[in-house]
Amino acid sequence: MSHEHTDASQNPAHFTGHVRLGKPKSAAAGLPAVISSARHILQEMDAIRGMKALLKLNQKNGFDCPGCAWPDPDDERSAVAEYCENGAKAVAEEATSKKLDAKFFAKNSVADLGQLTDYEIGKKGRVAQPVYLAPDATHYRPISWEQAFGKIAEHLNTLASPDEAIFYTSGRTSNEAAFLYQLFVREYGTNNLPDCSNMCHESSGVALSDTLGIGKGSVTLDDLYEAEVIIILGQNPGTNHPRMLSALQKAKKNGVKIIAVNPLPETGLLNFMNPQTVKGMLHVPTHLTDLFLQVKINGDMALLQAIALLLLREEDKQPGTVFDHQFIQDHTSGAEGYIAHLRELQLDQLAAAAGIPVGQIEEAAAMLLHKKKIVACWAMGLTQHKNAVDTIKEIVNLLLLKGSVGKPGAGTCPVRGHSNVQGDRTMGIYEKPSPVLLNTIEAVYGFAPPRKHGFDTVNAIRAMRDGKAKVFFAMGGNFLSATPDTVVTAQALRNCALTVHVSTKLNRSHLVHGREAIILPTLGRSDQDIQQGEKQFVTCENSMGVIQMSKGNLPPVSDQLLSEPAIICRLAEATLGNRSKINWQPYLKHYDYIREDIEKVIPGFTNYNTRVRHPGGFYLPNNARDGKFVTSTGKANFNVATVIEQQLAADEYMMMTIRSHDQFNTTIYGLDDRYRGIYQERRVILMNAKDIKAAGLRDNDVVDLINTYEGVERIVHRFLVIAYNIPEKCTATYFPEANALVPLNSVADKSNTPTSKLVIIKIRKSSEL
Ligand SMILES: Nc1nc2c(c(=O)[nH]1)N[C@H]1C(S)=C(S)[C@@H](COP(=O)(O)OP(=O)(O)OC[C@H]3O[C@@H](n4cnc5c(=O)[nH]c(N)nc54)[C@H](O)[C@@H]3O)O[C@H]1N2
Ligand SMILES: Nc1nc2c(c(=O)[nH]1)N[C@H]1C(S)=C(S)[C@@H](COP(=O)(O)OP(=O)(O)OC[C@H]3O[C@@H](n4cnc5c(=O)[nH]c(N)nc54)[C@H](O)[C@@H]3O)O[C@H]1N2
Ligand SMILES: [Mo]
Repeated sequence: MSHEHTDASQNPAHFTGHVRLGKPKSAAAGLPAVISSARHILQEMDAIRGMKALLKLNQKNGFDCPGCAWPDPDDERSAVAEYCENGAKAVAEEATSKKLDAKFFAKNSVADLGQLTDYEIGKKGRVAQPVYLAPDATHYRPISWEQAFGKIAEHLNTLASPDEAIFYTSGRTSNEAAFLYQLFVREYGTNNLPDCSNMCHESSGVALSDTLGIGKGSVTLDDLYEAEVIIILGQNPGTNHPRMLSALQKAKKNGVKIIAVNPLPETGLLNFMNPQTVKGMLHVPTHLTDLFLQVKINGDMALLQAIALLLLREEDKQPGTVFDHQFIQDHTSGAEGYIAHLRELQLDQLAAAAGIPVGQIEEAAAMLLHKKKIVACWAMGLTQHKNAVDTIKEIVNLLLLKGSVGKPGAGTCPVRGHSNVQGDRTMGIYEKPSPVLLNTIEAVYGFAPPRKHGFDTVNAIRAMRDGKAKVFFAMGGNFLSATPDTVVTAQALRNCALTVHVSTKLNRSHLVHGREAIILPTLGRSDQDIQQGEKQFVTCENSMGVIQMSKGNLPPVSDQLLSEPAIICRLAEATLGNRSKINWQPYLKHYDYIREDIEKVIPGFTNYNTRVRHPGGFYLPNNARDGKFVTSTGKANFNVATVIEQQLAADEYMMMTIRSHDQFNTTIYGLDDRYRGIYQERRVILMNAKDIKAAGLRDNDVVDLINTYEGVERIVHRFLVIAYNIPEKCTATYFPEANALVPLNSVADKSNTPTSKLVIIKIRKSSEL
């Protein structure tokens, strides 16, 4: 075993060089998933604590899974287990009974901790009390909450301008905490509120707002059950949204046809054994995908245009049978321009750009030809590309031609990542707030919020790098490892005077820090939250716009943890003092007071406290779902975009960075990627066998990966070459190991999302073995 190491900013990876390969699995879940969940839970806590947690997971009186944002069924929830293998892993990770106390931090220096892998860091346990790293100190040491807030306030109050502070949010933060956070930050005086959404579904938000007038998806679970065709693009639900497979299975029973578009034949997309049914446990798989289109990386726009072109040809042959003219006429704008554009396209060119044989595109078009109820689902495979916004608008074009938005069984389904990432945005966590939100805040609270737009994630990194921002405050997340260009981000964080993290677990962002650093330990989803002797609950919004309560039931691992809302209130009081027009005290006493104020400021929350107490919660209004399109034209907008093919030199490849089955973003649960048949090693690069040969490489060769965007050399060392079923010239590595290769300046047009799914790389045999 060797230990690559230069700098704490990158996972040193205990590179074994001996990956174990199995056959990729033919079906997802089943008994192996149940065994895997149990193993993860028991490694972290005793069985009683584990059962206590799992029995409340996603129940109507329980807590919202800290994993993904896939919705819970509105009715019939399985009484014992409305969760999945990866939800259980997320709970195991958070509800662990291991903790990091004063002794731990006294024993382990920051430099020592930096030598651990992300996997090892995660296994250490929950941060158990606030800790502080003094200038030039080698170890974090305990600090009281009072002192911690005092230090942060002092920094914030001595900056030349509030715009020199950055307030990041990760998507687990509850509605209540998110609302208070943006309120505090705006009263303090800045809109510097970047969030993980900037790296995630920002492209979907931009594309859907422009075209349909709402930055969220339009469908509900019932729409999936009623759909005739579901298209799933750039998403790996078997790993990242496993409960979506149950929904697809139900849709399948109702006769839906599924088209999957992905460079990889992802296991969960193909077949599914529902572990919550007898059949599933007996390993009787449901066949999910009817047509698998193995697209080239970023070939989606070409594919979607090719499908639209074929539909147009059929419509021309038998006018009125394919397109929904009534819908197009009544509810859309720009159809003529779009159709004129389609007529100029060449099918074979589009097919080549997509990397899909014309025959298969014809099959896809035939499946859609006479169907009127189509749902399109997508995730990071579409959003993290230079032309992501236009590709997503191309999905909308297709749905609009078919009249497939704003009616049952049809619509858009951008499948969200973090469990409350959508809610955080609803609450105003946004660097570009709408004037309406700011006006309402001003009217309700009587202070003038800043109007200037703030930094998003990429611009926040630039500002810190260039010395324009000096305090970095994170409400959750792991900024260093989640962001692009790791070396640049590390330098940016190190440039800061102070970095602060509100965190449940230790991560690499605590180890690559400003001149001073503070970790504020907080309650997680599964923890009991008691204020003034009364148990509190928080609320979250899932991927389909349902607001539900979440109430943790486990005793916290330490009595020194504060809830996120409490941390914000006390920080606001410490920082703003008498300057504040807000009385933060009631919020600290009972979260109903926070919800009362949310109701005053954010549309759609009428009778919040009453309605959220109904089992299952309530749906937020959604204009696209209702067939109303509040856009610049007052109608749903078609969009015309041109496919641009990636040019590659002979020794260049496209690389996408993806998640393994054993991780939640930067949290590494284990070293296996079971469905893909890759075990015990994360530093791997999946390549087409022909490319391996043509490059003079062999399976299991150890290589370095290099990107030279804008003439800067970015390099990651020692990845194992693995032959895999992936289109030629396409390669895949895991996030976050390959993040150092993602150029900070390579971003999606209009959404500024890093292009994590298309990085141009060269591959070179490793010299330093
Ligand atoms: N267990 C678990 N659950 C999670 C997460 C996790 O890390 N672990 N993360 C959460 C978060 S924050 C998010 S955003 C979601 C992420 O959920 P996904 O978007 O499913 O996650 P990725 O692994 O990034 O997968 C992207 C998929 O897109 C495919 N792909 C890549 N490039 C392209 C392309 O150009 N075209 C097409 N058509 N496909 C492409 C990849 O092969 C892969 O199957 O999951 C959430 N849920
Ligand atoms: N190359 C590449 N980069 C990517 C992506 C990719 O596909 N490829 N995906 C992007 C996407 S989609 C996303 S969403 C981002 C994710 O970016 P982030 O949201 O910043 O990262 P996470 O890994 O989800 O954050 C994990 C940390 O959150 C903290 N935490 C967990 N639960 C809680 C809680 O309840 N409260 C608080 N305060 N803290 C908590 C823990 O300390 C944990 O270490 O990464 C992005 N980066
Ligand atoms: Mo995400």
